Amino acid sequence: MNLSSDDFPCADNPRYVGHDVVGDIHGCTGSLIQLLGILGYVKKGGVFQYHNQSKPRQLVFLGDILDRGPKIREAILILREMVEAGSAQIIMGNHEYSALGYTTLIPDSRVPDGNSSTYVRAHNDSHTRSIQETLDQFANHPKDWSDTLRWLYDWPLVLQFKHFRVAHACWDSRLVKEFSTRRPDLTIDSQFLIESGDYRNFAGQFMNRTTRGVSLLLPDNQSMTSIDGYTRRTFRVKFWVDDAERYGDIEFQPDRLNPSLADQKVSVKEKDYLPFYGPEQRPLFVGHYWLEGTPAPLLKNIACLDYSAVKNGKLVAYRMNTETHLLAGNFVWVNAIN
Ligand SMILES: [Mn+2]
Repeated sequence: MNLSSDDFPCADNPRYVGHDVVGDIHGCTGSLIQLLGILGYVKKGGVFQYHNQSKPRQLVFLGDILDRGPKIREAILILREMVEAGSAQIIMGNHEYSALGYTTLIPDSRVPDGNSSTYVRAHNDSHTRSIQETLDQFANHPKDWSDTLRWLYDWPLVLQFKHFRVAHACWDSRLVKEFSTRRPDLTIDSQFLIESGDYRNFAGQFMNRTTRGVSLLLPDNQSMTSIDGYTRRTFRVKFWVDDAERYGDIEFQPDRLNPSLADQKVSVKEKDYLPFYGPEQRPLFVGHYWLEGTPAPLLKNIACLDYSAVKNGKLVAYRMNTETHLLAGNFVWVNAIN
């Protein structure tokens, strides 16, 4: 990658005249193939490439290819061929980050009885449930699985292009800047992965915030049970609100806060903790948030492209050219056919 004017690695390859950014696939390979067709990508030499090779466009995938859906391995194989041929780039989502953590032992974590080694991501019921579909679908393809796990280390966590940026869930400028200094190719290695198991250090904060977004603790030890059955003691918030007054101004998740929580004031300490992506920054695309309804920008410079394909929603793309103000007419989608 080249350095752009602000010393940040630039992801543009001048060969491509524009980009098509695609949201969370989660094994919905049928929908992926349909969407690629609508966007004008056709198979050449076995690899999807833009049909007009005199004005080629490049795909950018926002991560969360793994888990949940019916054809996870097939999606990985298709994307890998595209990335290797240069017709696509891809960043890591929380499900890829989780897969690496789930399969990586913490060194020297073996206790004296010799049989309770610890993984970076603990093998508890909820973590196992989340990755089970992927493990099942790769069970008869162990080489594909080990190749995939190795390949995930090549996926950057964020990318900055001349006209836009991508991150799976959040772009926190301070953390991204430090990450690019420590890891100039914007990928992680196993050492960084292991460090990230501790949320108190930089690696943990960066990985968690970038791939899972920003959350606040519910007050007074309260918890919420989400639609998909997980109990949470935190709620997910917007990272583009400056000086938020109340929880209701920043909540950003399918399960709404109850009215008394929504009315609760954001504390000074919480305000300090929240990042802010300002309106003057270049357009940012994220996935991750299980949106529903008709795809549209969240703000003039932020769009989420995750419209819950794997829950029979939509698989969504945005046709990005050089605009600084995102356009509702540039969203393209298919109704998911799992
Ligand atoms: Mn996600």
